[in-house]
Amino acid sequence: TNSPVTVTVTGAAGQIGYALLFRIASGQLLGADTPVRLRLLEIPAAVRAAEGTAMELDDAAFPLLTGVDVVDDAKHAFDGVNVALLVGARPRSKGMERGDLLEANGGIFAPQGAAINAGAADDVRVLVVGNPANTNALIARSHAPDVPAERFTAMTRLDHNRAKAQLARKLDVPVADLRKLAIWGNHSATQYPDVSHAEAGGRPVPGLVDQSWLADEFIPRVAKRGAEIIDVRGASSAASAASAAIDHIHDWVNGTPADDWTSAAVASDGSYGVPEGLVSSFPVVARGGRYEIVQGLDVDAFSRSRIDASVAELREEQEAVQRLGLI
Ligand code: NAX
Repeated sequence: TNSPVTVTVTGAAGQIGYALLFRIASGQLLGADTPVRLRLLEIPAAVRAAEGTAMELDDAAFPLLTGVDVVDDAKHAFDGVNVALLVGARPRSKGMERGDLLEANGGIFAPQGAAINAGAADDVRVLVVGNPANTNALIARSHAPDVPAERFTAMTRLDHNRAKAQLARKLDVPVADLRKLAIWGNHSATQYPDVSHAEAGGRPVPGLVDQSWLADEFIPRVAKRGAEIIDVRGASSAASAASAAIDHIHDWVNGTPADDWTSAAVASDGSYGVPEGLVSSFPVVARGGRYEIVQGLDVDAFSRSRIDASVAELREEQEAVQRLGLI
């Protein structure tokens, strides 16, 4: 058995938190040999609800769970943290402009980044789930100058998994037969779910689907799946988002399969013309505990224009938070 790992979940009383915490505590995040200490960060008004969740975590008697703390200050929450799951964010309310949304989230992610900088363990890994996830990760990272930039990531794994599910259904194959899908750009409606390198049971996917299905059905369906879930379920995606967060951290720590890759929003190194430093989604592999951008892929004209459009949106968000003094 390994020594306990400290995992901090923000927004712990929210609906994703509720689905996520039990999977972490059961060992699905880091494996059956790794005990976990949980820190639940909430705003004061939701601390009591988080304490209720902590009581339920006790009641599940998870053998790997060595402790649960509920806190309302970031400094406390991130002291010694190894894995930080930043789920809590300020949702867009009626009449709120994008600038207001970015500013409100800057007020959350700047101090959390600073607290991670001050107190996190040397091996800290940060996943931002709370929206706008890519730019929130950029804000947090810019307040953590002592933490390597590669440790700040944002979640597009849910989009990746959604794309896989849609493609599996279309081709009538098991999801396990699919390899090398990719999500590029922002976790927003501009994202580009890309099957141009994908394989189904070893066969190239582009030969199996037509371009009009890709452009008119697949891409918009994946990009707008969040809204579709809200419409049908009456609430936003929660367990699927938690599941994707588990996948993202699990693969980051344990590696991706040799013949496949996944998708994550990571600090760009300038690959594929994405400006260096932007937190943008790429096809990535995980090796030796690091996410690395898959290099050398051909990008056709269709893919190029889709990637550029989503990256342009990320640049606008970056410029907006720069103007607000948040980065
Ligand atoms: P909920 O509203 O159920 O929960 C959010 C929780 O965060 C609340 O309990 C709130 O009190 C808490 N919170 C707010 N500010 C906080 C702060 N400063 N510190 C600590 N906690 C704070 O939302 P939920 O459905 O759980 O979604 C959480 C976030 O995930 C949202 O921003 C949502 O947009 C985002 N999503 C991101 C996805 C992705 O793929 N990247 C997909 C799912 C989800 O939509």
